[in-house]
Formats: sequence, structure tokens, C-alpha cells
Amino acid sequence: MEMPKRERRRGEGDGNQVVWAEKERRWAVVDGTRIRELVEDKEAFSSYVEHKFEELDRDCDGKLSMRELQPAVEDIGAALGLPAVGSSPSSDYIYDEVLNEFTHGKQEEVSKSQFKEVLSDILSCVAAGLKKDPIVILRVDGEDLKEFITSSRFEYEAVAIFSQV
Ligand SMILES: [Ca+2]
Repeated sequence: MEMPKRERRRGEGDGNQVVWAEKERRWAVVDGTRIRELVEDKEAFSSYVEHKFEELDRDCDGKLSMRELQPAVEDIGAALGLPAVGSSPSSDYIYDEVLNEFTHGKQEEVSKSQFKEVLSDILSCVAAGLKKDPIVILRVDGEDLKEFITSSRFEYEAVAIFSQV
């Protein structure tokens, strides 16, 4: 009688943020609805953060170093439609800014509560930005992004690309 996990049903029928997605072409327009839902659902977001933090905390010391934060920063960049780290100074600047958000501009490690708070802020901003300028996702590759935005109906495997600015 238990529902299979990840089948939260909420995703059913609310696929309007995915305006169009087709297996052969593998692209879709995303407007941040799912990100917003994740952040607003306190329980789901807490468990997401727990999971994410554990995954990022490679040395299991309960804090995230700058290096350990890097994958999270890259995922956020991907969600923003940025090109990969190192591909341009202007996008690298944004990556640095995101990292600075996490560390509050200090070169220090980040606790779980700080990580959660900043992630929530950043994701809310990302969702607001996406609402204004939906991006086209092309075969998403980041696993985290998958967690953020996919329902069981869609398989994205790489991100990206054009964003209406
Ligand atoms: Ca650590």
C-alpha cells in the first residue's frame, strides 16, 4: 500500500513549467516552479539539504570547505544556465560570487545550518530568475539539477544553454 518513493504525486499534472520536452530532442523550458516548490516544502528541503551536505562533506567533519562547496556552486551555475567553470571570466565571476554567498565572503568552512540558509536564498533567487526568464534545458547532466527539477517523467542529462536575456 505504500507509495513508491519519489512518487510524490504532486508532480502529476503540474508539468506546466516543462513547456515542452521530447525524447528525441531532449530539451525543455524550465521556469523554476519545481525549485520553488522544493524550497517552500520545509520537510523536503531539509531532507534535501541533509542528503546534499553529507554528499559534499567528503572528509565527514561536519563542515564544508571551499573545495567541498565547489560541486554545489557548479550545480547552481548550471541551473542558472552558466557555461562550465573556467570557460569565461564573466561566468567565473558569478561562480565566485555564489561561493562568496556560501562563505559570507570569508575563507572559512561552512556549517550545515549556514549551508541550508544560503542554499535556500540562492535557490529562491534562481527560481525567481527562472520565472522571469525561463531557460531551455538541454539534456541535463548534473545529478543535483536532476534532483532539483525533474519529475519521474522526464530524464534530463545535461544542462543548458540558451537563456533569454
Ligand atoms: Ca568537510
